[in-house]
Amino acid sequence: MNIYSTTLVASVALSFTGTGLITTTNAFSPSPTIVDSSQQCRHAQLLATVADSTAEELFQRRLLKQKFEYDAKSVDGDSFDLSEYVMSKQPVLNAMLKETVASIDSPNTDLVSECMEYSLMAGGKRVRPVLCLAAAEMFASSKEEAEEVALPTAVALEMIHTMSLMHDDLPSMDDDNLRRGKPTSHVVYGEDLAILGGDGLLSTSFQWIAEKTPQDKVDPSRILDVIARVGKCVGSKGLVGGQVLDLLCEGKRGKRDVTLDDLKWIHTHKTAALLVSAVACGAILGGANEEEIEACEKFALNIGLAFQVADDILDVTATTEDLGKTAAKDLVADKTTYPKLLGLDGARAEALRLTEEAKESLEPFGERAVPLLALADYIINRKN
Ligand code: GRG
Repeated sequence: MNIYSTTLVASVALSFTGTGLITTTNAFSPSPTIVDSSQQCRHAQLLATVADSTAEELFQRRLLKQKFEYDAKSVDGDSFDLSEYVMSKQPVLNAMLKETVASIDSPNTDLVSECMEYSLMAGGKRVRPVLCLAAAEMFASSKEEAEEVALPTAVALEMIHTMSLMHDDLPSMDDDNLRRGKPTSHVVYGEDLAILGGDGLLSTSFQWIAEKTPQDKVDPSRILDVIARVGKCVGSKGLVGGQVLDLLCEGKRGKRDVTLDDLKWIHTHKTAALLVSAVACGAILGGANEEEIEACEKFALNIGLAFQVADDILDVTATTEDLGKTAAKDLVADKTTYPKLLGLDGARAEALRLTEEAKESLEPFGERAVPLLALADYIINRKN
């Protein structure tokens, strides 16, 4: 990070801490360099970069652990420790995420690289990549193998998710200045960089799946299937389509009534599509057959919708500090949400119904499905 942008980021962040919106101190220190050793195995190589973690990253990891420990308490009474499970995935995920945005042609690519890293490492919960890895584990021969085959896709999904947040926060879209507890990308880097940084993340995500999925472990036809599915879930039959209908339903091109069917269509595409991709692609990479992939898709569509119902509920029940983004935004904008159409209790009941239906789809997988089942419970019990 150069001196100009360090000062810029620090001053923007300071102006936010001044308003009490940000409770974290931030050490916007330089990115660690990626260990370059052809001798080390890939996993050890990735983990070695963790030793280089900045104070900010260590802080984020502690925060995430607390978040999962707290929220996972309300999940079943069984012995599976979701917090430990999620935390065990963080080092390798974060190391590869950083690798995806390393500046490749310094100094020319430094700024865009920094902009991408800023949002990527700002403290997301990593729900999509963890779902992807957990789905791969259900079918692969071991946890290690699941990680090896699914990590590039898991990382790609987080990159796509992050870029969708960067674009969603732009003034022409949802117009928000706070995300993951920090000033949004366009506030720090300007709209031009927020758009281009998002574009960079999106395109690199496909490159990553194609280049980094080990072809000696996964049949190339499966890798192609994954790329096609991820492409579909991003386009007009996915995030883009969902976002456009969302904007239309907000009345940006004329007032219109929004029905429960509209809301379901928006969230099936805007939110659930990426979760469906995460679980289905993890299953494909782990070696699942058609029937198993379909069961995974059914599970993920329901938890994807439940995720959005929970998000709508949190908009009215949680604080800005807990959410890391502006609370009550939908309420103030009088946006059509699940609580608005169903009432708060009705929305809670719907989230529970969707989660129960999701869990039924995984019954054939028995014990192997435990991490995904715990994630399903977490999704509707989370506080952020
Ligand atoms: C993908 C090409 C392309 C464009 C993006 C802007 C847009 C089109 C779509 C908007 C998608 C969007 C912002 C959906 C909301 C999904 C959602 C509920 C996000 C919150 O996810 P969390 O809680 O966030 O997992 P963290 O920060 O924890 O990762």
